[in-house]
Amino acid sequence: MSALESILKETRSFPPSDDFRQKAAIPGMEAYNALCDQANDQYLSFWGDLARELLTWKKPFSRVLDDSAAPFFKWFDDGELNVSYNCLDRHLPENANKIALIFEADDGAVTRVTYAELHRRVCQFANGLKSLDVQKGDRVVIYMPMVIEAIVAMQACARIGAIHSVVFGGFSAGALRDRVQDAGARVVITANEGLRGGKTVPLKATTDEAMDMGGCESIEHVVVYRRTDSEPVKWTEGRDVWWHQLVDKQPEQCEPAWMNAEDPLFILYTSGSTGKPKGIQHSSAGYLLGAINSFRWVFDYKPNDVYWCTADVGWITGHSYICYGPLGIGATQVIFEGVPTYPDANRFWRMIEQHKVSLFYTAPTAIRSLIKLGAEAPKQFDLSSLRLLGTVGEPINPEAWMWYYEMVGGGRCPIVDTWWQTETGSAMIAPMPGAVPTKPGSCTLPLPGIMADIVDESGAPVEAGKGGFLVIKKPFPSLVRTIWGDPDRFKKTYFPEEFDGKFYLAGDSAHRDENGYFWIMGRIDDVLNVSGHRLGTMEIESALVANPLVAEAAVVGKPHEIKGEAVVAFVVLKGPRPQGDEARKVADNLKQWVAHEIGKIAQPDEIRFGENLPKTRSGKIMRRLLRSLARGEEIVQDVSTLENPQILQQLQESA
Ligand code: 6R9
Repeated sequence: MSALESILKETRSFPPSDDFRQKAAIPGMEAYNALCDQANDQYLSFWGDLARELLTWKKPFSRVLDDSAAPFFKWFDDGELNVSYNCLDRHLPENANKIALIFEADDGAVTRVTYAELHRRVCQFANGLKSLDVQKGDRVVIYMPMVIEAIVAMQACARIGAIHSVVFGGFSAGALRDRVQDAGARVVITANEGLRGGKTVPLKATTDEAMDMGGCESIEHVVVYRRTDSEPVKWTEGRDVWWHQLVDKQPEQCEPAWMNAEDPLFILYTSGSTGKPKGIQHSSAGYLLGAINSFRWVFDYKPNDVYWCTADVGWITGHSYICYGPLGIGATQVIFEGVPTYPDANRFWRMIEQHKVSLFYTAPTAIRSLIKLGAEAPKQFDLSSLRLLGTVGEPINPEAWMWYYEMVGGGRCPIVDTWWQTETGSAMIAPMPGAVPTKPGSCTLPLPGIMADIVDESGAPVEAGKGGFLVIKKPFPSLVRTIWGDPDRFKKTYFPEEFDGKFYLAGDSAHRDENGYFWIMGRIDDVLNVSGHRLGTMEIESALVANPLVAEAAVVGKPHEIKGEAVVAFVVLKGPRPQGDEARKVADNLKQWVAHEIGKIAQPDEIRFGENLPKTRSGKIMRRLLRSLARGEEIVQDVSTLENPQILQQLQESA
């Protein structure tokens, strides 16, 4: 049975245990419905009250929402606050000695950092950035491994009002250059090397490569954290600064910069339908409110929880559910430098046991790969500290869900399948774990205050069981404010005219079942979801055609057992179509080329060569056909409009 079929047939339902429900913040469906009603009836005061309750303001706001320039919404916009103050300082009077971070390094070494210590480190680094003349509103790119200092760097930017843009450490020099250039960043913060799975990642060397590519002229300084003791890195005098020298002798206090609620907190690049990644710009107050509020609701957070999210800070999950939500509420969390399979596939289970993790949040792709490596493995560990499990990034197939529920959660932990996006900033659709019964494969029901719906092309709601576009019908505080430097693209992409510019269009298709539960079906645009990472097909195509051998390329996705989706590239070379060993050799080279151009996550799984691509008479590439070919399906579509139907046969073989 295919993943889609099994989702369509899923009928199992798991209500929370009485014990879980009774202790929960939202204890039962009545409480959940009451909150939804409150949000429906009094939308603005619902959010206004939460903003007053959950955030500490320097200057209170007088207005909740300004929609006069819709879809450029402003929330709490005459209020002032500082995000790092909200994540650190305000916890100190009562919780200075509470552990904020339990850092487990790739090699297993554990470092614990209290809130007081984290505050001190953030202040010192913030002062260090100031000594480099980093000012409010300046952009700072963070290209770091998953270490404590990555969080210190983000929080330090927030403290002085600099806008950070974290670039995932697995991205290539070219991808880093593009992001630095688009953001016009003045500083890059990196490490000499990263460590993952026992291997080093040459972050500084890649940064140097990016700096030398042209386009990074805005960069004045590269701050380098020394993560490993290996050989000295190449050094550019005047530009490069060691982290430890920068913070040395800096005062341990740093007055936070008081920011307007709407001042940008960060930009995070994500893939869309075109070749150029979009700089998703988030606000300070609305974003933080979304992160904190959803964190406490979705994870039913309690002060003595030990929370662990396995994401990297290079993705939105690492922003909202490592750096901002948990710290904003004062939680204790594990952060992990390594990979789930090193030194062996028991790493997660061993860490849960060792750190007595109670809330665990990971991606379906990690779950699927661990099932494959040892379906019985969790049994060897004491996982009784767990009380809730979460997933994010892609749909989870019911089989993997059931395994997670039984093997990891011992049948007692609710699973929160959280649907959201870089653009939404915080979880949108996810079960309130003390209330909403879960169903394997469904992200269930929206959070109170989130007006999610599924509509057809005309914007009318579709009936239960029918697929349609997932939209959010009212703006909410943590929604993307704009695309950095491209407000037109923001408007066109997310508030299209088809819906009178009124609904936020998520870019996913979905359907609801008879209980109103949401089931996400996939993207409606040319975005692939490979191991929970968003990749634009156009981005990969641009990388391929940048290779001197390649004339033309088209990229599609096909289902993959572990990754969810795999990348298949159809390529036309400038020279003759290669065959046999030659084809395999060229394919390998092109795979490496893409890894070098974008990053290993974008590397095609499969490359097929043709003398041409299937095109309509007007020259449009027929991607539908390529998708069928990639999946090995019989072509049932009408091919009579094709300019060159004979090409299909050629493209059936992979290299
Ligand atoms: C948080 C994050 C967003 C896209 C989104 C959707 C897919 C995320 C999902 C899910 C089904 C879930 N997605 N969570 N699909 N169920 N629980 O992943 O952000 O990297 O921007 O990706 O991921 O397609 O549109 P981002």
